[in-house]
Amino acid sequence: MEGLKKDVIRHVVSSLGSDYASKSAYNYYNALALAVRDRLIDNWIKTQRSYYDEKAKRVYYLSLEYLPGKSLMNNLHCLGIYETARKAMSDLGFSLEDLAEQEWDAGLGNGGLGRLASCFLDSMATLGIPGYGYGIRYDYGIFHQVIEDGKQVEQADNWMRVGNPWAYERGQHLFPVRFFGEVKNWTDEYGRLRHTWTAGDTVLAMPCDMLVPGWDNHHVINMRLWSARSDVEFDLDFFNTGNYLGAVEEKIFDEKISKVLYPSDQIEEGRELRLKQQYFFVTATIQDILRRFRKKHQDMTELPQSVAIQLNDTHPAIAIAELMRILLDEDLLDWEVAWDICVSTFAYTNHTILPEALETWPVSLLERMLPRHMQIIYEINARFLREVERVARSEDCGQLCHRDLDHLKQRVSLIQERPIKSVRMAHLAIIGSHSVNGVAALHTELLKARVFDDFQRLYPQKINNKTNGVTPRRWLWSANQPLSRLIASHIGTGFVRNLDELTQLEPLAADPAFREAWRAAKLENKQRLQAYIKRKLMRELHTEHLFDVHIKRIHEYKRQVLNLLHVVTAYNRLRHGQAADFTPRTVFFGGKAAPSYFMAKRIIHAINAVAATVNADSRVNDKLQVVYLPNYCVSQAERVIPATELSEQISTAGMEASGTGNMKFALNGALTIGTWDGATIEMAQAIGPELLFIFGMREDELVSLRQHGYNPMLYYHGDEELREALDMLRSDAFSPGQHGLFAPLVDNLLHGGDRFFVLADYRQYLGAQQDVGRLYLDQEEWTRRSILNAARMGFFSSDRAISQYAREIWDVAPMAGLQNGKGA
Ligand code: GLS
Repeated sequence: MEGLKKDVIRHVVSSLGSDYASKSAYNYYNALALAVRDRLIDNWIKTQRSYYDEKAKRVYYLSLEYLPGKSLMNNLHCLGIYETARKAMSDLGFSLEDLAEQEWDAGLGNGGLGRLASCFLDSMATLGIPGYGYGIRYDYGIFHQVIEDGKQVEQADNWMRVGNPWAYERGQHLFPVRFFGEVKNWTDEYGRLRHTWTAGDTVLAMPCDMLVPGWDNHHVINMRLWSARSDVEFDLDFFNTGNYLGAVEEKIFDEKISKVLYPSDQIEEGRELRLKQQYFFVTATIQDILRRFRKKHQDMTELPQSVAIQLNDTHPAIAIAELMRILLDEDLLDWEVAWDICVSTFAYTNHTILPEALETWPVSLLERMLPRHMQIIYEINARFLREVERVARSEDCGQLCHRDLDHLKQRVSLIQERPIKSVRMAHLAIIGSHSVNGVAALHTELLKARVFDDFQRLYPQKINNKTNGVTPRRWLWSANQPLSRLIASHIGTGFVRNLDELTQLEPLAADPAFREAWRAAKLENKQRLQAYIKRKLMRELHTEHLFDVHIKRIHEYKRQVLNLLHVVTAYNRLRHGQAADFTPRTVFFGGKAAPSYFMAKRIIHAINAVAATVNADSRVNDKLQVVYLPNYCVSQAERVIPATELSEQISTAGMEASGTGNMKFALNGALTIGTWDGATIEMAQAIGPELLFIFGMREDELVSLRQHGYNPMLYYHGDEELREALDMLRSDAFSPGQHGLFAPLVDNLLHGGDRFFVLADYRQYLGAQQDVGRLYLDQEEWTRRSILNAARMGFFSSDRAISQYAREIWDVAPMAGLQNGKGA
């Protein structure tokens, strides 16, 4: 401890240039972070060296998004120095919790997809898998959300303003990134046509490394994020011509590339700058991968034995064309050889079946920005369509029927003709990869049967499932110390590394003393949340209420509106004196809406309007409260999830690819009210469906309802409570003086076809909520179920998910000596 204290003081003085006697929390946080980073860097160097010495096969995880959140506490726990740090900082006059608050969340992602990437890096580090995360170091992460007059207002997330003590910026290792320009043809000595791309513009990519430690194993992996730097200062001519200001303007223009994260989750933006971001990050990453590979290899055909590249959604899919370009134009390989290398190296994860999320890029844009890549894509397509034709005409074409060949070719082509001629990035990713995986069993089945059914017939082995998982280090051990300590006192700490060990809790569910201790841990977390809400929102929570939580991005398919209709109905019953047996509850909502997503923003407004009415009504507010948590982010989730008793997972069946919040809640002992969707299905199967509150129509039932003609008006007319709730929303009951404010929401349900079947599931949802309320009154039974829920969550560790990727997709093994605990 004395050593850590000394290091902290030394950093306050020599790294931060401050007086250690002026006790600034900001300085002491930064100094502590630097002292922790010092303890990581040796292991990071040793880890990297061991990969090199052992010629380990490396895994590269390419993702446009990461959501690491805060690093301090997690890193202290991983290093096993949390207690030491707590005491050291207390000796220096600080509470560690307060210091940790100084850190800004690294919010370089929108939601589940980015957070999954961060959980996966944590698991690679813990399992000893030679992995690297690659992404973009956005200057501005996901916007900071404030709620003003009930509405979302976006503020810039200038997270870099105060520096980032965790990152190493490596300004000496810059990689060129080229755009535009033209392609020249030439003929090689064997008479083959060759191509050279001479680019118009060049930007530089600078690596910023963030260290990701494993759990208690000395293994530290790298998350390398690229930041755009202009090449203008290297272009002395430019300055010498006297156009100084022009040069500076160009510099600013270039550096725009990594300025800001696109703040939309599952809505494709189609903007030129976004494509630039994708290519910028992909080419820098591929150059870096090949640089490392070429240190030990000359023969490019060995690449798939040494390198596995996982594409996190289609966002980095242009990597396939980029690797082809390098192999063809720089290494001068033949097409077939290059293509085999590509397909064997890449694998693609699909994260959604929502059509509005499937990326396409206009051919005209690609032709201009990346002319050589567009040529390559055309060639991939031509060869692929010939192959389709061959398979379709072959004897064993199964269900493929060559009479339908033209239609089949149109459906699977990389190019879509309408509404404008564009490249389908998902098709490029499928064709250019040896593995395509979905992220939960149902999602993968839907990929095979609906979205990519033609590809499933063409490549029956390619599509596979890897159900998502979450890291128990952050989402149980670090976020929920009261519960973790209780668990550890009964079954030891092995569960942090091997989550299956939680099953040892099962017999304890029958022990009244253990149940009481379990409830005490939950209460402690609820009180902590209560104190936080008081500080931040100046609201007093009732900790004896059931804490019912719906936090995630705001999206119509996630059906926050269904929850809101339940709240309004509960409000009406209480007002009308029809709810004598109502179990008091506080309903929490939280989540960001894409700034351009009108309906999602209106939903936030409606939630806040209902909250204001309900909370101000003294007839009901001792029994029902509604809280909107502004600026939902990773660190807020870490506070809220441990305090949650009821987890809302109520998406339209078939639409939530997996969900990962659902896993975090159950792991922390919340019971789930949910639909038969995403990974919630597998959770119900692992836990026992009777221990969750499952309701609503299933995916196949919705398909048939849609086919037979779904008429939401029937539900409206047939259900008095539903009608009352909708009429109130449409009138100005919650928006005095602003008649019709929420009419678009209601009209969308009644006259817009209710695409997400809110009305169809309303009555069943109400029934399930009633079951919840009733069970909560029996605290012994509630707690028993809560314990069993957590005990059966072992499968949903990201360690299990990553082990499956490693074995079944990447063909990589953990580094020797790291599989079972500590490394050398
Ligand atoms: C998402 C899905 O919507 C989630 O269901 C899934 O859990 C997550 C990680 O696989 O990916 N897809 C997406 O574009 N954003 C997501 O959160």
